[in-house]
Amino acid sequence: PPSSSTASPSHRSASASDSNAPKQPFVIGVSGGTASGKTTVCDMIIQQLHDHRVVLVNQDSFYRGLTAEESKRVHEYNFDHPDAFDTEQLLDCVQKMRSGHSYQVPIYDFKSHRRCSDSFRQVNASDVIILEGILVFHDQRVRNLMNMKIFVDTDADVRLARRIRRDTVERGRDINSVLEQYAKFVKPAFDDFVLPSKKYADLIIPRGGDNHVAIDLIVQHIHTKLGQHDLCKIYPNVYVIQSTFQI
Ligand code: UZR
Ligand code: MG
Repeated sequence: PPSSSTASPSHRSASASDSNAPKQPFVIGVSGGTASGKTTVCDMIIQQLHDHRVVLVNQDSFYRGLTAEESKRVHEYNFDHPDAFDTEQLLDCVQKMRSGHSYQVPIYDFKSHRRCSDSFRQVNASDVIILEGILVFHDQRVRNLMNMKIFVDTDADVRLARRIRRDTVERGRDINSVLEQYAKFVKPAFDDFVLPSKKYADLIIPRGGDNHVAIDLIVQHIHTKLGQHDLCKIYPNVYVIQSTFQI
């Protein structure tokens, strides 16, 4: 057979219908400003991909814990700056998961601004990995691991209104501190880091979770890609081998 020399035993076991076939997960990055509807978009994608194993990894999990000194002046801490995240660890996580491994994702507590030192969230190997966060397109190395990049583009006034509601209702903050933090850190960091990363997106979704047409199209595309992706990219010769060998 013409391509037998390229087939190692592990390659030969791969087939489009073989559930043991080596697969590389499909990695989707979802970015956008605070309260743009990123999580809603991710949840809707996950719901519609029910026949696949999908995991959501939030960049928030990779916030560095604040030191005692930083905690004393939490109002001066910029949670919207790229340096607030442990990007090396995020990169390690995406690299490992992309190679089909599970990962112990840290757990970050928004109240104490600390990491739980003794517990992790075990994220298992999956078909689709969704990486969500305000700055997931910031680092080129992380960006390069993504098969699809989505930017959720929601007007700033809508985002601020949602952010106020979320922080006061869900996080027990008072409105003045929310507005102060927004003006001092959230908006400038959006202009300096988040918005410039929009140019790396493959898709820009206006109106976030309200945009059902966009979400349907994205899900259709992922279905198509998952059908081809696992074999064509990793083992371009496999289909030839399959058609000439009886395994
Ligand atoms: P999303 N954030 C906090 O408010 N407290 C923390 O301990 C860690 C993060 C906020 C952060 C950012 N900033 O705007 C937001 N501030 O979480 C990102 N200020 O979350 O993408 O869900 O809006
Ligand atoms: Mg969110």
